[in-house]
Amino acid sequence: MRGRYTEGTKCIARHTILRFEFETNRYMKTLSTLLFRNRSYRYQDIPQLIYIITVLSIFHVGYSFGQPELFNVDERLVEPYDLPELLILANGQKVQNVADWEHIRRHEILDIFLEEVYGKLPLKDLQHTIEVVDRNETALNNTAIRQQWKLTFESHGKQLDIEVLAYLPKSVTSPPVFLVPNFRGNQTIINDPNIVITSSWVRMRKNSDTSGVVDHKATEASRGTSSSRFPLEKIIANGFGLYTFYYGDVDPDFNDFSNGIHPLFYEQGEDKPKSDAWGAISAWAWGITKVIDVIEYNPLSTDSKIIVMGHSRLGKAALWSGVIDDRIDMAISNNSGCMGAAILRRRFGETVKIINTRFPHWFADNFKKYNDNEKELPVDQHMLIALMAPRPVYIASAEEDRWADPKGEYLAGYYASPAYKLYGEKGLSNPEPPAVNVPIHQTIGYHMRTGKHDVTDYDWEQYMKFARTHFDK
Ligand code: GTR
Repeated sequence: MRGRYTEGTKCIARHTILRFEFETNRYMKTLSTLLFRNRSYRYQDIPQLIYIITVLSIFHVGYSFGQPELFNVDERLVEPYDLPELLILANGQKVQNVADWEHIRRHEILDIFLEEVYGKLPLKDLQHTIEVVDRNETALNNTAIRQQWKLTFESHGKQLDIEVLAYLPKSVTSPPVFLVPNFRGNQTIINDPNIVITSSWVRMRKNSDTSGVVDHKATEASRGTSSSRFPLEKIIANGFGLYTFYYGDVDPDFNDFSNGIHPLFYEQGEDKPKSDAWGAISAWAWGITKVIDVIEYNPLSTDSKIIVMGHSRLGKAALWSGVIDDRIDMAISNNSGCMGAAILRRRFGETVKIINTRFPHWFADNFKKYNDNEKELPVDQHMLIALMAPRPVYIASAEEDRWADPKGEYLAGYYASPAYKLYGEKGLSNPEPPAVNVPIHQTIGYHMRTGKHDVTDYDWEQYMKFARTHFDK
């Protein structure tokens, strides 16, 4: 205990020194740029110099204190932590078998994620209609059938439409399908003039937006701009289908609960979700489950295996959807990071406080209690992964994506493995992540590829191989 305490104190001390160094460097850089760029001074300039230095120092100290805590991306600075026990019941007894897990422990854990983290989804269902908007039998050089569907929900005098786009290989009956929500509209996944351009609000990139979005509306120029993340020809050639929808159709990604799906469920007098009710990530996961209704409704995929894959914030939603909907046969998290696959107690890269501050609408309001207070949360992300058991789950990291904590993403799979073991399934057995570009394909899959936060062909190759291994058994 004492050793651990001393280690923890050392870590905090190192962190503080690191922060001090960082702040001093930044201060010195600004100062030298201000004072010495293209300038020489004389004796009588001293008062002016003192004035500049004083103003800058006051400004800098104020600015530094106003900043959120610096995040840590140094493995040596990860403080020791205790994870909540996966297989100990709330009453202190041990989970002995699948029945204990399925009937007791799984519910205990799920309830905490629902109430304290992502927020409870509405219990009642909404009436909806599914309409075919387009069908083309000769898509992708006659290898695929392209279909577009419109899902419409109505309630409280409000309407919400989700546009769904599907490509299914012509050569396979009931192909396994990937369901992948997209970030900027269905028209971005391939340059095809027949695809409906989303009319929903679209997020703009911070700097110059080159992806064809003007004033938060997608234009013709946005067609195909995300195609590198959707290698459609390869997906079809490998005998898989693809379903996609724009996540902003379900809930536009900004802190406003008067739009998207939430208002369709408000009770009398409500204008935002209750403190234990769904934030945007639960809403996107709900959207995923509604698109599964379309997959099942479509005779071409009624009997298909369903693989949900999401990148980044949509990786968080993909994992969560796999937990709440057991029609999902496999869930894939691509670089999902904080509140996706990464162990939150490591506080490596993005932390609970940072994510709640930058994205106050993503989680239940209750989750804000855990800002800088992770140890009080009765769950961690290995438990989220475990809730998928015994269905296959894949966690993918990128070496340079330190913000998402690749090691923490691996460890969630590792610490979830005892739940898989209850079913005789193999998870991740080594406490250390594998080398870069050396995938592990057990019932839990993992890889850390070279490169940045993105979805690449390498990722897709692993996902298709992983799906084949499990579905061709
Ligand atoms: C980042 C956020 C991450 C991740 C990412 C994304 O700004 O901090 O949690 O979700 O966005 O979705 O692109």
